[in-house]
Amino acid sequence: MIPLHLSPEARAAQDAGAPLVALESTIITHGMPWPQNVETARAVEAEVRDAGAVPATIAVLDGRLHVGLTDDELTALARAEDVAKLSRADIAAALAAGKTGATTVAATMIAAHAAGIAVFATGGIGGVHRGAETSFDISADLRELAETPVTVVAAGAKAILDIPKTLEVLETLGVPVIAFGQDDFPAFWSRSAGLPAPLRLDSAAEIAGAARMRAALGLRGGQLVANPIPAADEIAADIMARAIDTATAEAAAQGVSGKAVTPFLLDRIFQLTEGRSLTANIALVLNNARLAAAIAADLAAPGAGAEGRTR
Ligand code: PSU
Ligand code: MN
Repeated sequence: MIPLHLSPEARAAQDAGAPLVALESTIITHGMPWPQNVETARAVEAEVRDAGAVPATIAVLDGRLHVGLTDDELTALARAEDVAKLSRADIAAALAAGKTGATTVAATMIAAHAAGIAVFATGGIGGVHRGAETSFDISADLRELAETPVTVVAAGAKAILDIPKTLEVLETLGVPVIAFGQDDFPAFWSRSAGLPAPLRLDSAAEIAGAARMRAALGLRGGQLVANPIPAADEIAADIMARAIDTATAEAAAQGVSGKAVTPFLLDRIFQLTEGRSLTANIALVLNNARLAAAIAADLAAPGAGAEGRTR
């Protein structure tokens, strides 16, 4: 038995067949500083509700897999220090031992699927790190997208990653990478990574339709929807490049490895850009929450909404 614990709101949505959107918790504990982390988590949940779906933030609390958190649970998690970061490799051990931890994209996909949730919104996914040819640092998020049938809405991949290699690995794994409303693959803080995305779709209904068709074909795995940051919130790639280069060099010099790499880089980039990176990060997560809600609505009631077009 999976020690699943649905929040009352998530349980009611599930019983009514209402659309649900999963949200991850590593972005809260390891991706943003306090108190912006909890403020953003609340704002993202509100955005999902405004767009007509029900949010379910996912985390492991005292050995239970929580799908939907109360505000007290969310606040405690956001405040806590040294929270474990749980991915595919460690979520089962943490649950079995009664521990607490935040879920990455990979672990959140596993939990969402276990709870029957097909759509998940976040900021950025993990991927192939720069220098992976020597470090072998490739996020378990990529394999998860190939295994678990959840549509993940992100703003592309951060330039802390090697974006061309990340796209190559996703292609090898047979993961659909869908740019929303444009041809280019977006690069988190900027709307274009300067290279085309493998697929382009222009409405939430089409993205939901593609997910349904994958299921009909019996194809395992999910979809990655790459939703560009709103133009008003974009930071030009060359402005970010210096902070990323500095942070990456520091990580190498300090021998940061394994699951510490991504949080280390995110924190240093926040400091080096004096918080500018965070403002953009918050805007793009909200934008992704809206699109994910529209996709979930279409999956719950195909063709019902004109909300499919979010802009
Ligand atoms: N990228 C971001 N923000 C994040 C993360 C990645 O721009 O918060 C988090 C996500 O939870 C993601 C995880 O699943 O880091 C990837 O970690 P790793 O590279 O160790 O797999
Ligand atoms: Mn890694």
